[in-house]
Amino acid sequence: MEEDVKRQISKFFEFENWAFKKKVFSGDKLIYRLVSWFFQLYKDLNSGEWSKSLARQPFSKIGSVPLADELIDVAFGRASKVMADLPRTLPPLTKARRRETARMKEAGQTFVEKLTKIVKEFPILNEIHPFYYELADVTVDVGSLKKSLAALNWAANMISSLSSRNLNKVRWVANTSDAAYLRRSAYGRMVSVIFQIKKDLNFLKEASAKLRDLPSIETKLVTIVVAGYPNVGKSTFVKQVSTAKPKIDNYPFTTKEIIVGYRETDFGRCQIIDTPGLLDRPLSERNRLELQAIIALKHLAHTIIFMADPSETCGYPLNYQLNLYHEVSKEFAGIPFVKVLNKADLVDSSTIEKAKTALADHVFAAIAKEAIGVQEAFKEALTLALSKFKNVTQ
Ligand SMILES: Nc1nc2c(ncn2[C@@H]2O[C@H](COP(=O)(O)OP(=O)(O)OP(=O)(O)O)[C@@H](O)[C@H]2O)c(=O)[nH]1
Ligand SMILES: [Mg+2]
Repeated sequence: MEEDVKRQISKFFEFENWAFKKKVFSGDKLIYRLVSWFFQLYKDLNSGEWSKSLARQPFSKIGSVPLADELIDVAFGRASKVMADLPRTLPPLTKARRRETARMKEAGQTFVEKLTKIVKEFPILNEIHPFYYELADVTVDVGSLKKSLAALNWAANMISSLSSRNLNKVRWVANTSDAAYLRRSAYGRMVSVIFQIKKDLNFLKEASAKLRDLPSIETKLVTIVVAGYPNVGKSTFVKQVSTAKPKIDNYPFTTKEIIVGYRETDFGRCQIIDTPGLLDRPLSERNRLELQAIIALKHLAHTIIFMADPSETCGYPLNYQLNLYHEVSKEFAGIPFVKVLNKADLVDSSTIEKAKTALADHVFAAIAKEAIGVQEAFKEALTLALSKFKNVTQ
C-alpha cells in the first residue's frame, strides 16, 4: 500500500518535471495542478480503495491528552485575551457585562471543545475489531477506559450548562464588581468540575500513549502466527521468513509485544506474527505478554506455527513445551498447526525423532539461526493458512 502511494507520487513528479521543463504549463498552472492532485490523493486515502488495504490500528488517531492543570491554563488563558480592548466610550457597566460574558463563554467553550475532542478521537470501543478490543483490554483495561471517557463527557455537559446559567445571570448584575465576581465564581465551578476528572485525564493520557503504540495489523489478510515457549527461536524464525525485524536475544520474554512481518507470495501478501513466549499454565495465571499471544492466536491466526526447542537451551524442559502444545492445540482446535522443532544443531537425531513422534503430523526440524528448514515450514504453513482463509471468508 505504501509502495502504491510512493509510486503514484514519484510518477506524478516525473511527469510534472517533464511538463515544466518543456514549458507545457506556466508556473501558476503547475501549482494549481499540484494542489488539486494532493487534494485528490487526500480524498482517496481517506475514503477510497486505498484506505481499505491500509493497515491502521483504531487508536492511531488519538491526540495528546492534556492534564487538568494544562486544560485550565489553556481555557483561562484564551478567555483572558478576549474583549481586552472595548471602546472607551462605553459605560463601565456595559463594558464589564460584555467582557465577563465573553470571558465566561470563551472559557466554557474551550473546556467543552477540548474535552469533546479527546472523547471523539477515541474509537467507539464496541465497534472495533475484537482483536483490538481484547488487546486494548490487556493493555489498559477497557472498563476503566470507558469510565474515564464517560467522565469527560459528564464534565463537558456540566461545564456547558453551568456556563449558560452564568451567562444569563450576568445580564442582571448591578455593578462592575458583581460582574467580575460572577465570572470568578463561574471559573471556580469550572475548575472544580475539571478537578473531579483529574484522575481520568491522568489515566487517559497514559492509556492513549500505550494504545497509540499498539501494532498495526491487517485483520483481513492471510495470517500465520508463531507461538511457543519463550526463548525457543520464534523471533529468529519470523525474521528469516518475513520483513519483520524483531529483537532476538538469549533470554526469555525478549519479545514483549506482538510484532508483524509481511511476505509477498504467489498468492498475494501474507502476514506473519511473532508473539511473546507462552508458559504452560492456566489462562487466569498468564501475564500481560502471554495474553497478547493468546489474543493473536484467537483472533488472527489462519495457521499456527508452534515452535519447540528440543535442546532445552531455552531454559524449559521439552515435556513442558509439549504440554503447552497439547493445551493450545485443544484450545484452538479449529486452526491448523505446523510444528517446528528448532535448534536442531544442538541435539542428536534420536531426540528429534522422539519429539516428532510426540507431536504427530506436520513436524519440521529447523535451525532458524542458520535459515535451515524455515522456508519449508513456512511453505507448509502458507498452504494450510490459504485454505483456512478461503474457508473463513467464503
Ligand atoms: N543454536 C541455535 N540457537 C538458536 C536457533 N534459533 C534461535 N537461536 C537462539 O536462541 C535465542 C532465542 O531466540 P529468539 O528468536 O529471541 O527466541 P524467541 O522464542 O523469540 O524468544 P522470546 O521472544 O523471549 O520468547 C537467541 O540467542 C537465538 O540466537 C537455532 O536454530 N540454533
Ligand atoms: Mg521473540
